[in-house]
Amino acid sequence: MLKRLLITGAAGGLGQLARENLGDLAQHLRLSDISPLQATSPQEEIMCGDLSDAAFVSQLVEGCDGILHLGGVSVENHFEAILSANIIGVHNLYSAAQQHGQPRILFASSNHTIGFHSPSTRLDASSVTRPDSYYGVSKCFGEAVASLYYDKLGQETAIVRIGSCFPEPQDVRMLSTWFSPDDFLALIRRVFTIDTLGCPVIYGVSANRDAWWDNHEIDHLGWKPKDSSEAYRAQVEARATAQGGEADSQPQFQGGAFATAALITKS
Ligand code: NAI
Ligand code: 15L
Repeated sequence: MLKRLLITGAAGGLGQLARENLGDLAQHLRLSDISPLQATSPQEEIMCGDLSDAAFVSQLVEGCDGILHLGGVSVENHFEAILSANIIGVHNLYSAAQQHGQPRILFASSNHTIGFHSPSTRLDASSVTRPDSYYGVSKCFGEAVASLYYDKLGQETAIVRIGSCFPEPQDVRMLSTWFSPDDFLALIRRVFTIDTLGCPVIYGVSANRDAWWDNHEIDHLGWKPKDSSEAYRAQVEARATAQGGEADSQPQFQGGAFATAALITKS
């Protein structure tokens, strides 16, 4: 059991999921976000602040032996909005981890690191990145920092390229990209309990019939997704048809609308 698991982004969708379900993984949960949080049990410690503040992040990481790094800007924006949390913030986190005993990290990367690949292309952990947005670029930066800190310093990280982690797939694209909350929770548990982790790239995706990503390179971790988007196919396709679309229409790019939207520039 971990002594203290830090969860960044604890006020967000996945942060709340983790907070509510991972109490048995650590004696203490240290919850952090830029938004306010309230402790709901003696197990929870609250430390709110901005990931771009290096002194704050150093205090945040001190005393933790695991970090679930979910905090940051989670959708596309102009570069300046992405820069502080997702680039400076990630660097602060790795620098703090180095100061405080190298707690194992799960870095919430994204499918938008590879979003400009076509749905007809099957990807694995060795495929080249093709970010579809400034957001995707920032996640490529985070992956690169994780890799650098592993190769140079031995800092362990699970780089998880999350697909679409929501209670249910919301559209036809998500029949390929859906990552069930239960599968994500099982992966988090595995990452923080396995003896040796290294720095693997893991596609955060359920066992969907039409998945685009192949996780064969992480078989040794002993984690396999159990859920599948097939259970939702009929309702997703019916909704697509009702909205005037085609039930089986694939997006042009794996990243969907992130890839086809115009780049946002600061006005
Ligand atoms: P979310 O947007 O609900 O949560 C992110 C949290 O980070 C928010 O509560 C926000 O207040 C906090 N945050 C933003 N800037 C911050 C800063 N400067 N300092 C401290 N905290 C800050 O996002 P969600 O869906 O919970 O995702 C969690 C992580 O997983 C994100 O890093 C996201 O990029 C990644 N991810 C999520 C996917 C999904 O399907 N939900 C898919 C791919 C990646
Ligand atoms: C992400 O990276 C986002 O954080 C999430 O809100 C979804 O847009 C997800 O990707 C997706 O591609 O469905």
